[in-house]
Amino acid sequence: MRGFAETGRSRASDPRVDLHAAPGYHGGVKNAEIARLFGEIAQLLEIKGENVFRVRAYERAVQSLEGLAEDVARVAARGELSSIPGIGKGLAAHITEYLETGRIAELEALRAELPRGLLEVLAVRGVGPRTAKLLHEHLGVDSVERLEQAAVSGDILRVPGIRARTRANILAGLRTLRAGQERLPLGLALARAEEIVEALRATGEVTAIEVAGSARRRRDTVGDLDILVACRDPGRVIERFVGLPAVTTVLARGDTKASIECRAEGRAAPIQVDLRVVAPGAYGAALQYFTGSKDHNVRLRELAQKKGLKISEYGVFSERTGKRVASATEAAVYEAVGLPWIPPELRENSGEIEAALAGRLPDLVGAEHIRGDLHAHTDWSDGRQPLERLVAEAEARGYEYIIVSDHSRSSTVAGGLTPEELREQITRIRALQPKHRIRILAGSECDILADGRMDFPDDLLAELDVVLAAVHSRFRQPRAEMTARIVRALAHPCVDILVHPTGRLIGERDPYDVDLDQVFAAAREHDKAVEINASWQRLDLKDTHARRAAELGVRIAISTDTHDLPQLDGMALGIATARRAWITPAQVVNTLPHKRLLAWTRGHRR
Ligand code: DGT
Ligand code: CA
Ligand code: CA
Repeated sequence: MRGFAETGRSRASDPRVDLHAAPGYHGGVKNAEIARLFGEIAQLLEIKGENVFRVRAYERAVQSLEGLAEDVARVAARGELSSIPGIGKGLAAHITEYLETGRIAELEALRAELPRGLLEVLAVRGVGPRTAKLLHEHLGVDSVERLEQAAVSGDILRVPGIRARTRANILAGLRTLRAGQERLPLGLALARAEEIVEALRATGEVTAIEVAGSARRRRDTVGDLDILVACRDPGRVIERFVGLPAVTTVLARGDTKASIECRAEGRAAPIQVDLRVVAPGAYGAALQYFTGSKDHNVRLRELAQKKGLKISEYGVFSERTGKRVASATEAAVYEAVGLPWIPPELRENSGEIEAALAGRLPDLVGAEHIRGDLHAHTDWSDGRQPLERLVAEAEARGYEYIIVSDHSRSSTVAGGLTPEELREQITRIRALQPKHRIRILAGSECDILADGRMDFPDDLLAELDVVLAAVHSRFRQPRAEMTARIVRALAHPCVDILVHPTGRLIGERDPYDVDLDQVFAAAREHDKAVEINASWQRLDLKDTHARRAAELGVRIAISTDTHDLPQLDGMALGIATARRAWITPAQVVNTLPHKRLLAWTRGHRR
């Protein structure tokens, strides 16, 4: 699997800004780095109670750098930094200083002046610089721990200007932060796992190697990584493993197993990786065992017992004779207990054993069924690549169709299109079509306004091939309002797909409060689809919700929400999530041939 490493974890400097506007999607690496440092300066200045105009100047510079298409180092080389909007003399000097020395003296002075922990406090969603300043002044809050104490005990409410609502938001932010630290998003975990697998393969000792555990089952977050190797000389593999450059701590090291902690990109806390080395003849049994889940394995052991068999990480054995009856392959292990091989994504003891016994395992959707991507952005809004490049890349991947679905006007931070711009884009798309085999679908990721109306007029939406509807604002509406808002959008005759239906960002933002059963009922009634958004930050709908939707007969779209071409690879994570949801090709709209897909969307508009 390719491409997980290419999307760096990036966090918008302003928590209200949608993730896609975050650094990393635009311009060079330096642009994002400097934008982040300027953002930090702005926050520290604000905590210090500095002049608001100075603070704003840094904030404007952050936006400007994030939106800059060219590498800032190149602009500096030409001596044209001051031509960048929002970059005056002083800020230009900071940029030059950073490019030359790797530091910004003003920032280091600020960091020395304020307690370090205050920055961690700012990383808690719900705490802005103003709140941090108040908490610091009144309660001496200078760390996440102190913040938690004050929030849990209610002391925080004694601070002027902090109300119950703020406290609730801070408590939620703390929970999200902690959850994000405990488990790593699958996309990042797989990227790290791939690197380790490649390094171990390069020893030349390995006859088989695979990531096991929750990562193989493609759970949306991973507690630790489990890597399984078959080889004849474990010593060299283990030596290589504990010596990997990313290792921070060797937790354990034995003859056939080892555990390390290593850095995970985009996260302060390290991730644990467990390695197991087995003989090639026992690989299947070990892979089955270490893939889990634990609950799935418990059920398997019960089935084995009923047949007079014992199952362990070493194989399936006869209770009576002690003889090993299966171990080389997973299929052999399952066969020995009377089951067909079960796809790893289903191994959660959530009905798969019963289905396997009854011969009713679903024929899961796979990459080979997907005919196109139904959610992708271009530089007309906040995507990185021009329309033409998106289309060419999708065609090169062998897709039958690709949608162009830029943001609508209300998503200002994401560069949403005005109706005039969208009309112009549609014209461009139609003009581009004759040059391509791939079908280019004109679409929009159109905002659902707070009251459930759509962000574009009906006649314009009617011109599009496919309309995606999305919530990008007012995330904190009460449940009934949010539900009614989305249900109203689904009833709109031009809307085809509800995208990222719960708005969650894994480890960063909770889903909004919405009654999904009502949403699914509306989608079913109007024959609309709900999306499994494959971007690793989202995976939204998540597995259990997607399974519920599909069971209720709602159509599913699996799409990448690509903002940068390598993100087209994200489809694999979306498919994995769909597989965890027991979804078959027939339930997925982007397995439909182009004509049938359009017949479906046109059917809504009649
Ligand atoms: P995680 O790491 O929390 O995301 O979840 P897993 O599933 O990767 O769990 P982990 O790393 O503790 O263990 C890896 C696999 O090893 C697990 O899925 C099943 C197997 N395993 C671990 N402990 C036990 C156990 O006590 N009994 C059985 N049957 N299997 C176990
Ligand atoms: Ca694990
Ligand atoms: Ca483990």
